[in-house]
Amino acid sequence: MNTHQYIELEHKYSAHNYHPLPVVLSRGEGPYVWDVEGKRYLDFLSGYSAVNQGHCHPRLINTLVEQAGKLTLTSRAFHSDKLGEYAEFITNYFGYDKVLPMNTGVEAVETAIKITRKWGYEVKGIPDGQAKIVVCEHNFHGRTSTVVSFSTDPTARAHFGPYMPGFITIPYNDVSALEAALEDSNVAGFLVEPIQGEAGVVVPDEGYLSKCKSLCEEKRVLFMADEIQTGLGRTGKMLACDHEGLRPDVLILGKALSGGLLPISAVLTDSEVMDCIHPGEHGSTFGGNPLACAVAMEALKVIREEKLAGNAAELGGWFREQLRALDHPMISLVRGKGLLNAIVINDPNPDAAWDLCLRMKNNGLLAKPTHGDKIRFAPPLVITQTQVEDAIGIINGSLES
Ligand code: IF1
Repeated sequence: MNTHQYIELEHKYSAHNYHPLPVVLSRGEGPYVWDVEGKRYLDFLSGYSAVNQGHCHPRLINTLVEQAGKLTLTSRAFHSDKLGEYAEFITNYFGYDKVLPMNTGVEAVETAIKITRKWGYEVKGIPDGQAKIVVCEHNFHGRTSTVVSFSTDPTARAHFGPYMPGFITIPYNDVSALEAALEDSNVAGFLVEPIQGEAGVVVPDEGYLSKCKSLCEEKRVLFMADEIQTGLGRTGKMLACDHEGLRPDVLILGKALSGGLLPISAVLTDSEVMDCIHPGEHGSTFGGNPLACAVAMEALKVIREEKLAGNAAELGGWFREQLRALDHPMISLVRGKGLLNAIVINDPNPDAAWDLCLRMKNNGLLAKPTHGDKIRFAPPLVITQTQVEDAIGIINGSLES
């Protein structure tokens, strides 16, 4: 079959819940993917930041295959030889007392919401059923009914009601708005993305996160960092919160925790919070499965040993510099941190960003618009300077065309 036939088949039998670029991929290696016609592309989306380690990293594939031949799932009804080892490894890696292992990113966000509420009732003393969690406008934390309840994006939220109560929405990057919201003594947590990915890579002012953390400490509110997309080296530090030396009370990870091999997510907190959860009060069939534990340990080792955060910091800065140097009239803004970047397209044609992505695809680079006029550029963190130079050439050539 050719590209068109694959797309037809998918369209016929699969829900139309996405509008993908017209390319059908069949192979990935490092920063590259190949389509079914054998054409090679630089992947500048990285599975939405899930393949920071590069596609099909050999160390991760080997770990997956080896563990898959031994034991993949026990459920938590029994212990496995991997969960304790993994829990010790990841809690030491990030400096927390405990981890609650889940699968998808949104499951980790839901888990963080549940344990923050429970902490609110049982430790902070909020009246039962009254806990509130503060969130930001233009947030993206996943697609479950509870999480879209506090989305401000009509596309993600409309006609999925009735909505979950207990969330207060404030403007992003506005410390005084948080200060006002925290006057409510029933607030248990503040859930925030250190950089707003889906909103088009919106980087808050220097110091914003630290000031929010201080306000949360003053009011005994848990600072919950959703680092599912910004974590694991993507922004040039292991965690985006590290840019401000900030330690979240609740750390939420996903995506690249598995290097893109399978869904693995996690919530890390200290014992005061995590010990609010008792046997039978939360769980998941695949959460903490031995296959995921083995892969996640190796994925974290690869990030550290291959110095992917440092590479992202160095090449990300250079990438933004080169994009700005193009000084192209169609690019009204270049923003980002590390290798999480985006350009804002300045063109009267509402399809300009999409058209540019089609041209970049034809020239060998895959990226996709987010919210109309922004294009996110987020390659695997294993990318080299030469490959970034190639990417700049493709972007410039596509703009010129
Ligand atoms: C889609 C992008 C969106 C996330 C943050 C939680 C989750 C995500 C900060 C949920 C997931 C993915 C989901 C995908 C598009 C993509 C995305 F910014 F990464 F591009 F939508 F914002 N927190 N982000 O970014 O994790 O349950 O998906 O594992 O749903 O369209 P998940």
